[in-house]
Amino acid sequence: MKLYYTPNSPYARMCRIVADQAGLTDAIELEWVTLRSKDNPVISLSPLGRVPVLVDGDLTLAEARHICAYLDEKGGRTQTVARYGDWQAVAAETEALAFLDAITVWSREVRRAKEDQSDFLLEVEEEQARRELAHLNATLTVPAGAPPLTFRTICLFTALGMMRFYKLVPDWRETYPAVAAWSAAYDTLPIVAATAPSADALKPLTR
Ligand SMILES: N[C@@H](CCC(=O)N[C@@H](CS)C(=O)NCC(=O)O)C(=O)O
Repeated sequence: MKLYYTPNSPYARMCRIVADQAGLTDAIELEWVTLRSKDNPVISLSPLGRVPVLVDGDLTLAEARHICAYLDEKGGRTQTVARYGDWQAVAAETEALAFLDAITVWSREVRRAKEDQSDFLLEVEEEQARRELAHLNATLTVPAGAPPLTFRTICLFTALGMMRFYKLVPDWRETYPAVAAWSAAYDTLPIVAATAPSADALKPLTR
């Protein structure tokens, strides 16, 4: 199997974490691509050229949630993605994914040249993110034992990782202490540390 990715893509990060949990790390070749470049090999597989994309034989699969579900099935030892039928879990997962989407849009905007940034968009994304952070702060509790790695929790700490990396909410630890405590429980996991966004992998945002 081959997973096309960029090191700082949160969606690809989720797939890499689930692959690790599923025991498939050695079965997956990772190919780091350059987004928005004509040479991006993903374009020939999927016209939008987005990552992550997983190729396994004649299957080309996009969308992190589908890839993670596929890896769960392929590895046969995890169930990170909620099953259709378990609608409460699907609903919780969807909210976490929407939070990640909001953080991703926001982080992409702050990477643009200052004069190109939209104040409107920055404001909307911050409002959305802070509403979710307040909700999480009121509901998350630090796991008693090993923190569970489900698609929802992976989404949440990945979104928080992006938020921290791009310094989107500088006061997040003080304003949302329960979120900070919850997130700290995940930071120590080796696969979480190994896949964290890095300044070395940051490329300029090109059109
Ligand atoms: N809904 C998609 C989102 C994937 C996505 O937005 N990927 C970004 C990287 S984080 C991308 O490839 N963007 C293309 C671009 O920036 O040109 C998923 O869940 O996989």
